[in-house]
Amino acid sequence: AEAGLEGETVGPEIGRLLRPRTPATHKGTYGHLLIVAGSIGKTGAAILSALGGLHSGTGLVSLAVPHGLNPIFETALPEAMSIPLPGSETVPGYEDYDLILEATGGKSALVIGPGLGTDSRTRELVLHLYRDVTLPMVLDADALNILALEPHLIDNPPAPRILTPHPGEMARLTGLSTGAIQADRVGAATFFAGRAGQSEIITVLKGAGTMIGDSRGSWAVNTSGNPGMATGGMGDVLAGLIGGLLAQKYAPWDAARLGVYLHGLAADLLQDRKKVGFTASEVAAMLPEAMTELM
Ligand code: NPW
Ligand code: AMP
Ligand code: MG
Repeated sequence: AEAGLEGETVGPEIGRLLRPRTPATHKGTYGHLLIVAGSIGKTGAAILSALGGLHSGTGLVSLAVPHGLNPIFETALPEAMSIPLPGSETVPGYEDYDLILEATGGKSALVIGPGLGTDSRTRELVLHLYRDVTLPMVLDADALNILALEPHLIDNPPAPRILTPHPGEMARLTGLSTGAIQADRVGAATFFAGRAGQSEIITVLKGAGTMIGDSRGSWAVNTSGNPGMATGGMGDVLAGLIGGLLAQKYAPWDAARLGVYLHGLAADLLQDRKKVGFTASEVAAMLPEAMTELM
């Protein structure tokens, strides 16, 4: 990280980035998000990231999922399309690489990782997509755990990459302890600075006061959100939301800051009435009200 770069605070003024819709537009105007997520026992993570994408305002969302799990997604998500992957019944793997690469055609962003698992074939799939796909990409959860096994492959991606680790995932990515990550969150958020080459690598280090760091060592700290968010699936919604903003052609640095702020604001709006016990699905459903509040 370049020493001395100033941090910024992300507050409600980030709403200036939100682009109001104009009348003569259609779903094609707002991009098409592709999500590769979910495996048996963790289909919820894929559904939650799709909900984050759908409530971001993006035009279309497609989910690439193992064929044996496809009926779950067809039933749970009427607004999303799905691409049943033939490789394995229950887990996406490298057998599905060609089909997924083909499916990136006509898409504007890719989210990969929530609920994916870390099978050896899944590892191969994730690493190849990271190296090859020329769309902006959000990597979360198991995609990060997989990158952590081959950290040198993180450098010089062919297009922007937004990594969204929680402190435990960041510890795996860096080889540091969770305690060390928490003790220097600015250092952790700027850990990949200088390693992106022509593209951009943005780190979203989650947790109270989410830190966003970029390729040049700039960083920002988020001011929205609350401990009611400390419950399963919240991060999966965030990955889909940031992906949906990328799909709408927000610049990666803007998509990351706007996504993190809106996600926390949606939870803050819920917390006004429910101190605790609200769910990740409810946060996803509250995103339009969060956007309305900022516009
Ligand atoms: P601890 O517990 O304090 O020692 P994992 P996961 C640490 C999917 N999901 N501050 C924590 O530390 C995901 O998408 C599926 C400090 C612990 O060591 C993934 O694919 C759901 N520490 C998969 O499950 C809903 C923090 O990280 C470790 C921290 C596994 O993801 C749930 C735990 O992380 C889930 O999203 C913080 N703020 N946050 C579904 N319905 O299908 C985390 N840690 O081992 O990476 O497990 O995050 O649950
Ligand atoms: P994950 O662990 O991947 O499900 O991500 C958890 C999400 O909830 C991240 O966006 C965190 O920033 C957020 N979160 C968890 N705990 C807190 C907290 N105490 N305060 C604010 N945000 C939190
Ligand atoms: Mg997570």
